[in-house]
Amino acid sequence: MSLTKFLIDQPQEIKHYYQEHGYVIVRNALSAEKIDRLLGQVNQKKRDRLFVFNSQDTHVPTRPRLTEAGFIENSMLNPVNLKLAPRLSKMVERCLVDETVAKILSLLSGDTHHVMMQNMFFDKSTGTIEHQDHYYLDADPPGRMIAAWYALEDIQEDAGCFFVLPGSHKGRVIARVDGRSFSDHETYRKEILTLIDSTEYQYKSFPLEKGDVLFWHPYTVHGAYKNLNPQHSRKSLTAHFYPAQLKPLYAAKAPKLRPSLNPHILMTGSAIAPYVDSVKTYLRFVANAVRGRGPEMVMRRENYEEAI
Ligand SMILES: O=C(O)CCC(=O)C(=O)O
Ligand SMILES: [Fe+2]
Repeated sequence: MSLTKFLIDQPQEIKHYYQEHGYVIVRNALSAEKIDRLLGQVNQKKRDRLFVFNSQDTHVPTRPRLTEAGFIENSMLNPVNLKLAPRLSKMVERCLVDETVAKILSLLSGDTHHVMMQNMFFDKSTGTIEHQDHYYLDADPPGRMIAAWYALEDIQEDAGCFFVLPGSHKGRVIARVDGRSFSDHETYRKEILTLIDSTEYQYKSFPLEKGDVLFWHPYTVHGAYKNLNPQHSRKSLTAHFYPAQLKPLYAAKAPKLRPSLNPHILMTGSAIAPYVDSVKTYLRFVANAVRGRGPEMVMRRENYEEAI
């Protein structure tokens, strides 16, 4: 299956494709040098017994659990904040706020600066359930956030590809009932599946190449397939940005911002926030171990399969 990809010197085509389909792929956006240095750090940390990160797929602090092939089972939420692993967090940041990515964000939003509100790292697919990001986070006014998916290796079809439902950004949007909590998450998960069933939307899978970056709209339905081949990792980063002139949706007050390695991109949280976050993650890890607490707000499709 062929994928339509653009180069950075095709600005009008990129913008038009994004508006029409709710996503767009830019080829060779991220250099192999940046990616390889990041993956070198990941390789060191995955066998470090003291390394703890916030798991994105289960929403609890976790130590790396490796698969037989040596891939980290859980995805990381906000790896850029891992200040107790400073080299790793710096290499993550270099990739996330890359110059080409910043240029494309500006092209798509019309703003010169953006704020990165969330990021994730995947060594392996966690089989993310279908969703529109708008339920979890967006800009205010909504629909203006832009998300990016960075391929850190050539992604194989059976690795659990990221997918989108093209054109779904123009259809119905399901919102969070209570802007402050995720208490209706289970209802939401089912409503998205009902929405998909009631439309003609098609799933489009993305076996991207190393260095490709895919941008998508907060109303576009997307997710990821489960891994079907334990020998294939799915090394990738994702990040969510809003134009700096706007505010984040759902936030009670405007967040503190700090600079990043790219002057055109800011990050949410004060300069010390990621240090505090790292220490809190450790303390929560220990507390959960003592209390025997398990996963929360699980994003893995395998978790729901028996219920279907
Ligand atoms: O790559 C994935 O599995 C899902 C990522 C995602 O949904 C996101 O970053 O918003
Ligand atoms: Fe998402």
